[in-house]
Amino acid sequence: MSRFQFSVGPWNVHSGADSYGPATRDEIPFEEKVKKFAELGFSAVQFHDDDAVPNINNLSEEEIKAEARKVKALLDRYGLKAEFVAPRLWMDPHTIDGGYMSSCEKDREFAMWRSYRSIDIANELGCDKIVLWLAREGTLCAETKSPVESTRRLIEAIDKMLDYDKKIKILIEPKPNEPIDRSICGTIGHVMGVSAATKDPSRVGGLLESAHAILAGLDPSHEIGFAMAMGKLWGVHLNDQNGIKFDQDKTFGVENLRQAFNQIKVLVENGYGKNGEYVGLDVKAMRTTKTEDSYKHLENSLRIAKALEEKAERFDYSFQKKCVESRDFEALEMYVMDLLMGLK
Ligand code: 3MF
Ligand code: MG
Ligand code: MG
Repeated sequence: MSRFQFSVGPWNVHSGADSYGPATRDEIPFEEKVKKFAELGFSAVQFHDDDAVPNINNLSEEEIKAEARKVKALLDRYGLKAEFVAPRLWMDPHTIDGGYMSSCEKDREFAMWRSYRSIDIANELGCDKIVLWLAREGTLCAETKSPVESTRRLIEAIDKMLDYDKKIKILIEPKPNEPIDRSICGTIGHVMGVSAATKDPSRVGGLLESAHAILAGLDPSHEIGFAMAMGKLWGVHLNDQNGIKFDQDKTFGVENLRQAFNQIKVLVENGYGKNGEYVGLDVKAMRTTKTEDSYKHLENSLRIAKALEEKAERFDYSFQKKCVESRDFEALEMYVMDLLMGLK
């Protein structure tokens, strides 16, 4: 039995194609995904605003809330909670050059409108978290924006969300690049800085995605640890990434098993989940995966996370202490390798 409660977003199960190839896998209806998530043992579902309310731009505020209530009823039917709602600003033509940091005032207003609607949807779904993946909040051409003004615009936008709803928590999900070239808020350290600059830092924290840390050339377990030391790790997106190249969202642990182990270990050691936080997955199927295997990467990620949790529990802290005191790091490293290879 895992100590963790796991969550997943509907976008983790997706029709397949890359930019250069033919389509593989069919689109699966939303309710079928939700049913399967419950069967696989997930406790909660993560949402983009338009996962919950498709066609959001063309509905009134009341219509949006009514649609969200239908989704809540569906989740209840399968015994699942909602973890968070994230405004999907990056897919909209209004926010092609950023939302909160766009150079166009109308587009900034649109980004706020979608953020307020995301908060409304979260309230209807019974969750208190908004996730801001700041996908296009940066530059493709560096001279288009002032990094100072852009950072201030982000803080201002978050302040407005905090004013709009006095209970909502804002989780920034940092990523250093992709789809833009240079982000303004690329790592958990940036997130902590932005949090401190808002009008209510106690309601602004972070969600760390393994692959995003790897893309920044950082160790995800240290990013997790840094946020936990500040009491501000309120979500994770476990996945994996083979080096600094295109965004891969691989099955958790398949590329960097030792780093994956250390992510689970730091979560276990510091009581992640005790305040109701979920261990979220953000994984994609391989481009070659067939329709009948549409959930395999989720099953495999859960299996690996749970196996690593069991290894973290067995971690021999007295041996570690001995090695550290005698500065025998070679022995400690080999012990970790043996543990991961199943020899300990
Ligand atoms: C991109 C991501 C996103 C976010 C999601 C929720 C599509 O690299 O990680 O997944 O996690 O939009 O914030
Ligand atoms: Mg990602
Ligand atoms: Mg993510």
